Amino acid sequence: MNKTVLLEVKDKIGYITINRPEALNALSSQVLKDLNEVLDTVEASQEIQVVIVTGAGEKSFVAGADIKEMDTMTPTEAFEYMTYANDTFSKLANLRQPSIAAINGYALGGGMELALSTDIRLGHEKILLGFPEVTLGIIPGFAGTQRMSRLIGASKAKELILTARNVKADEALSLGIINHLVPVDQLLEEAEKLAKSILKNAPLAVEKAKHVITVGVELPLQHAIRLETEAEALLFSTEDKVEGMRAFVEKRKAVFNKK
Ligand code: DAK
Repeated sequence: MNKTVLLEVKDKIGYITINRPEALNALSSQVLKDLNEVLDTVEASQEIQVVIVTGAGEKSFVAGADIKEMDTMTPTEAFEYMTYANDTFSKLANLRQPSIAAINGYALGGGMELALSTDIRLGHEKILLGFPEVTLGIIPGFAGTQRMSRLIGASKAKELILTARNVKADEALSLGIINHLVPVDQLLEEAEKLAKSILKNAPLAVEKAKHVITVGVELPLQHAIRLETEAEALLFSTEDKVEGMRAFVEKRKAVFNKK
């Protein structure tokens, strides 16, 4: 059987591809299991410094949780499935490395929630995003109610979730769901450009900045500021901080060693 989630590593970028194009990359329990394992590999990798997440095929990023599989689930099975999916998506959100979603088509339900678990989202002109869950008699179950509200505000999130209205690229951009809207044939290239503009910076500083923002936005401001202060002080112990500042003084490009 083909792997339902692929990981390719090139030039410090980890490419994660949800690979079930025959079902528009719907999230079966096998996909979630494979994704979970791939994320463990990424977290442990010394080579990967940025992650790009996308879907296989031309049409779809991820068309949601696997409806055919959910159809027969008991409440207990649904609870286990959802808990596992949420652990997996949180693993993505909390990865050491920054992540970029290259949304290449439908991002519906669980697909939208997968994209929301990345740090930065790019989409092309033909994407369609939304939460169809209430049309199926359920609600977003992979943290979509929470992550979308935190991203675009509770009122706009409620409108999208309660109406189940799909959103096209330009609206997704204006709502702030995607950071950039790019031409269809340049999606991956633009995601790589973004990845490279992160890769040129000090890797430990990038990791710390991500961590402080991800954790800090959930904390009271004073605690979050303290977290930032401690992270900054720790970075003062790194060779890359010495190199970065020395390179500035010497008017040359810094060479970082992740130390
Ligand atoms: N699940 C399973 N199969 C799917 C699928 C999905 N979400 N989406 C598409 N497919 C399959 C189709 O069944 C079809 O397979 P065959 O019938 O050919 O075997 C194949 O992919 C191609 O799809 P279509 O023929 O439908 O392609 P079209 O271009 O005509 O339409 C579409 C594309 C994206 C508009 C349409 O496929 C569609 O409406 N798909 C479903 C979108 C959707 O409603 N997604 C689910 C969102 S709800 C929870 C767990 C999870 C969740 C909540 C709670 N608990 C456990 C409590 C979250 C749920 C969701 O994600």
